[in-house]
Amino acid sequence: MISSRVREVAKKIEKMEVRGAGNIARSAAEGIKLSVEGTKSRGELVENLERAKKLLLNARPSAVSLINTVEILTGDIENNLGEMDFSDLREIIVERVEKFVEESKKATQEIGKNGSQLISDGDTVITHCHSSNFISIIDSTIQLEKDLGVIVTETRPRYQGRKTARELIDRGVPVMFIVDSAAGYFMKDVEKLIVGASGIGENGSILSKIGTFPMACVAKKAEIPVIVVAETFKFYHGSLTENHRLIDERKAEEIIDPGKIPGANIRNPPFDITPATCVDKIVTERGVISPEEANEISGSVFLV
Ligand code: RUB
Repeated sequence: MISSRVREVAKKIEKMEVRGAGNIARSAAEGIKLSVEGTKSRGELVENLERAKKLLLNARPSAVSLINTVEILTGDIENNLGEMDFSDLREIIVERVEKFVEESKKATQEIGKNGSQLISDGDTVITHCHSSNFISIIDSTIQLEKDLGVIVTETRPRYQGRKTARELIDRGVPVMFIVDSAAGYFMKDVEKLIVGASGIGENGSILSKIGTFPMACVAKKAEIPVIVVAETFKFYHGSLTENHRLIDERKAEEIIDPGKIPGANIRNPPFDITPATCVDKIVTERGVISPEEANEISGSVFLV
């Protein structure tokens, strides 16, 4: 029997109580751990794992970080670990989860350090949505005693920009808060666009919060560097293109009560794809790369 705590983890991801690709990955890892803890036979372990994987993957089908985490933690169980003693196998999975969680947090810190090197004293940057990796860059920039200001978009329909604004203000960073559609208007006032990502394709395209694509296009036109920040476990084994199946649609009610505009076809994709041509740099825990170099990272194994 799969623990109700695994269901709880999946529910939290599904209801977006856990948000942001990195947090989603760490929660999914904890779900994997919960599913094997307390198992008493190899059969029970494998069955629980299969159920947990299904529950977790269905909780947020568009989360590349979740897909990759499940693969990293359990992908080789049938092949490489097939012969292993049951209790050793259980121990290995638990150890992997703990290492993954620890290393993924370290990755965010490294991204902060790497990204802060790209910020000059006095810069104003614009960001979209909420990204722990972006906040980590801000923390490292503050430690380096460089001044910066941030323009934050509210990020419709779920308003993750409010969280970003609050966290920046808590750190004493000057914040200008704008509606998403004002991003183009204010692009002339910034030195850099920096955003988090849900996934990076091996073609260097970026799966990120809806609205990132138009912001990156405007930045490109204004010759503002477009910088994307992501851990290597978000690199997708394949190309990401605009019709990718990973972009599922969310409920219309997130945008408006459909009764207010009867007859309208309300669409609510949560992510869009920014092509590699609109991206200048990708900051990872291993260093700063160009989008063309993404294929060298895709397919590599994180940690284990
Ligand atoms: C959050 C979002 C974030 C990325 C990166 O969307 O798109 O920018 O996931 O976040 P949602 P992080 O709120 O829909 O999950 O850098 O924290 O992994």
